[in-house]
Amino acid sequence: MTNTDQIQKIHNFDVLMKKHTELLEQQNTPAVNSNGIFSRYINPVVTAAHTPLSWRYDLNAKTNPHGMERIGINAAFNAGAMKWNGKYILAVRVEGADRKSFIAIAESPNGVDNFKFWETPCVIPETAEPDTNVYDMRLTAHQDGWIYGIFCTERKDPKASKTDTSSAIANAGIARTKDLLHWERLPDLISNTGQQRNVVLHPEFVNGKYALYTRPQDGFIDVGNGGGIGLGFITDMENPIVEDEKIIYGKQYHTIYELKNGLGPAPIKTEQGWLHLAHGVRNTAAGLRYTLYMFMTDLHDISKVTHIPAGHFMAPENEERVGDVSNVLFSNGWIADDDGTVYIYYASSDTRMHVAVSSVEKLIDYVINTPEDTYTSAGSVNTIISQVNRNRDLL
Ligand code: M1P
Repeated sequence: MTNTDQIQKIHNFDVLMKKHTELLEQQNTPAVNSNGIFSRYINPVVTAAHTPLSWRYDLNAKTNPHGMERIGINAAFNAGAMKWNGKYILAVRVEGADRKSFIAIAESPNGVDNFKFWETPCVIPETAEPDTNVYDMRLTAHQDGWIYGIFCTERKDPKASKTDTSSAIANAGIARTKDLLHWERLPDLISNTGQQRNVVLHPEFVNGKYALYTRPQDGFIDVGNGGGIGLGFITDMENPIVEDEKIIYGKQYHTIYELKNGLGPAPIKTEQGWLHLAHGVRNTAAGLRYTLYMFMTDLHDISKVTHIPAGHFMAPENEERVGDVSNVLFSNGWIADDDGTVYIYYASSDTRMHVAVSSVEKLIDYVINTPEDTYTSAGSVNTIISQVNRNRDLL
């Protein structure tokens, strides 16, 4: 008899496993109320409950006689995404009950359900200055042959006073891989600003350099004098100094990105230009509200924003509005499939992952033909009246 034969599984293992398998294998279907631009799917695609039982339970009845959960998982959200070996891959931000986030890969055969986590979370090597918390990885399959994972690395602010136990510094951590299993850590981003979050690598070289979308900010939460989506260039990813950083899409009064904004996933290349998905933040009496919006940049000059549909593309709805940080939609991953289908992976309220499905054709139409913001109520009324007038003969 081997050692393994003698080990008894916890008494509740079969029940736990049955429930877990049912959750993972639950089929997902599109919601009926599509706006013609995208269809949300009914079930969240990844939640804390999707994480493997072996991460959470000591399965040995001897050391866990009550069959208790030993390691709590709080949330699974803000996932990077890519198609890899025919599978739909999410690099999920998993947050433990201990408040630490880490990155873990979940894969699905069809992009809308059956997401299963790989056996263990990603081991991302550290730099000489250990990360306290890592999150929100953007995956970019770059022209240079590497897959880059750029994520936020957070550390305690060394300048914080003794009694200040919450001030932090955010920067972009950079790792690269060829197989999503083995990661090489590169130095953190070197930029001229106090803090960086929402940093995204453009998939192609621009004039022989790496192009990077940034989000410079003065404080950890407040962007201060910083803010806006920036574009900068890097000559050598092993010495990632940001050169010529310029804001290409700033925040603006009385918009959904009045307070701050940040790029979502790496842009999708189309014949008409680069499609971008971003988040915009505004303040309300109930706190910050995060919504998703889209824009397009010029195919040959990625610093030039060519189309800006007014308002949000997606905003939190129904259960999406509630979670650890309520009233938040955030996306850092989407997949454009070979047939033009686009899977938009978004998180709601810093708690769970969802998918909405559209197509490159529809997103181009949305970005090009949605009226732009006029920045006043009177302007919005005019925009509606123009459409009513054009519709009159059709009613
Ligand atoms: O809590 C909402 C989001 O807040 C931050 O985003 P931003 O830097 O744009 O404010 C991030 O911490 C993000 O992870 C989080 O979802």
